[in-house]
Amino acid sequence: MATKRHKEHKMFSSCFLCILCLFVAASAQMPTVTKVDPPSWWARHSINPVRLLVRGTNLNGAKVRSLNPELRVSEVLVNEKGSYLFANVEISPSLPAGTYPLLVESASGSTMIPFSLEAPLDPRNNFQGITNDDVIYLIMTDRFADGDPSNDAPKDSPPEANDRNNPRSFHGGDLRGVINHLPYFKELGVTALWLTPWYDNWNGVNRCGKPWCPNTYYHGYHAIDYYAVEDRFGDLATLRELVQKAHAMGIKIIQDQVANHVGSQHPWVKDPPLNTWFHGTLAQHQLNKFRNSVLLSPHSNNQDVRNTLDGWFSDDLPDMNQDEPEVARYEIQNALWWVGMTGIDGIRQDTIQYMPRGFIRDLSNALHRQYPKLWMVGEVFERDAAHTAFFIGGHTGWDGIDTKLDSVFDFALWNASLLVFTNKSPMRWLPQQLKYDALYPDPSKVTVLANNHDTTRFMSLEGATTAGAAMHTAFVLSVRGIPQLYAGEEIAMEGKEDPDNRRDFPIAAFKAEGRDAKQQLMFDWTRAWIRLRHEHPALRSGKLIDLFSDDETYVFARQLDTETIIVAFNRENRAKQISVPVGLKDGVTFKTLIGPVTIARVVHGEAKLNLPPQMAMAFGVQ
Ligand SMILES: [Ca+2]
Ligand SMILES: [Ca+2]
Ligand SMILES: [Ca+2]
Repeated sequence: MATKRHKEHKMFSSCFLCILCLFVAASAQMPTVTKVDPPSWWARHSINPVRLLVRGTNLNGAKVRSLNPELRVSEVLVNEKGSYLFANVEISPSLPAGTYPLLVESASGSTMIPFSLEAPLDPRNNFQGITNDDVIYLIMTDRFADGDPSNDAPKDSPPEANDRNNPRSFHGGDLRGVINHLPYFKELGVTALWLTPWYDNWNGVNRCGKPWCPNTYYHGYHAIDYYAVEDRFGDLATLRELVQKAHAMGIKIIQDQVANHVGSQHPWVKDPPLNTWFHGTLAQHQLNKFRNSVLLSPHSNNQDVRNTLDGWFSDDLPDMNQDEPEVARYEIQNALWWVGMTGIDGIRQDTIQYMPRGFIRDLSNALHRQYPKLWMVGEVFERDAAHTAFFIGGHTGWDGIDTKLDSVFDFALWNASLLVFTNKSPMRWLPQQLKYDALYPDPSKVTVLANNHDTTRFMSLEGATTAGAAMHTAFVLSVRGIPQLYAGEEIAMEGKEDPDNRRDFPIAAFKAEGRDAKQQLMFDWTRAWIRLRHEHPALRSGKLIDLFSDDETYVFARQLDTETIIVAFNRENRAKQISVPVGLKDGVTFKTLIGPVTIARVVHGEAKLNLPPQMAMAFGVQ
């Protein structure tokens, strides 16, 4: 009996195990869903259907349908591994905001794709675009202000990732820190904040034997999720709060977007949605040789062009393939999703020239179609105006493409200004550079940077003086274009190459009582030129007219309707009187707006201006 019972028990056990095996085998084949991009969309959007990218397992042969008849699913595509599924979702215009999960079914089971419709933000207070009336201020979020210490050390981050003494570690700055200092920006007078990327980046630490290790992705340019906010910076709710509060104070927000590449820790790198998702793989890819001129020249060979467009920016920045329509569609929707979700006013597009010009055009068109005033500036980091002008929209290049890009950074003029105000080039170099405005369909649309987080700070350049920094700032704020300052330059911060140029903003300097004399001097000076710009439409959008230049002096006018503002730079170590042709009636007087008070009168069509040593001045017609 004992033996029989034992046998029965054995039989029962093996049967049970069999059933269990079958169950496990079946459940192993069950489809699962772990992520959906985008997680939400809008009814009556210019993109309809929206195309979802769903990550999961066992998606082979899956069918997708909506439980609500007002969402229609079509064009389902599953990758070979069954780990990604693409699907179009057409949204009925009458469908209200809410959650609308989709059903995924395969022969072995079913699961849900979470999806929802958002209520659109009010276009009257959002998506405002950037114009010549704005002054942009660049903030590297991690290095600006820590408003929430509770997010400084996420659980999955090793201690050396969070080290304020390591210039390549996270320092704790976050979105709350930016919100807390909105009054500071108001006091300074800037009207738009450009924040370095807020996509979620890897929390870990890169270790290597090289001097730049350990390092982290505190700067945000190595996204691991295009649809998530960096957990150290805050969350989507905090981001929306920032945009809302900034807008309420008359300050716009610009997102730094990076469509060219993602971080090497992105889940796509081990398991790409399609074989054509990236240019190559982590193991096998071209490195960008940065022969950027091949992008401008109509005579380049295809191999060089493909290297510059498809080559990885570095071995840990997998290059997205925008020639694959699924990638282009994904990235265009992603750009629109952030705008729609947060209400931002502009986009700074990183390393834009390394993406096909046809894609830049399609992205610009899609943004403008949904948000007519939305503005995008492209980073084309070239000191050659012919090159940057090729990428701005408003004209058709030799390739038949108008990128429709609203703005590019004027690296050529930035470079000239640094050389001039550190006494390396004669002052006449400025009008010499500005003559290439002939290449731009509308030169007033360029963005004139004072510096950025990739460049040496002015005060750390060889030959830099406070007077030179002040003239450089005045030039950026008075020349044509949209000015862009970099946080810390207004208090004469120092910093050489990356990451030294990304030092923490000194907390004390947020308040006047905490600033030393040099910091206060530069702050007051910067604020005065910003204020002058706000007070005089001619300085914001007037025609620029060269009046005088020599080795040490440059004088130009900004003229709009009946208003004329004269801006004069004298970098020489002595006072100077110069006569400039102003094209105004004799007897008209000029009054000092910034600088020592003098009055200049027009005689025989010319005005005699008294210029103090090493200073920028502004005069207005009385
Ligand atoms: Ca923090
Ligand atoms: Ca993170
Ligand atoms: Ca590329």
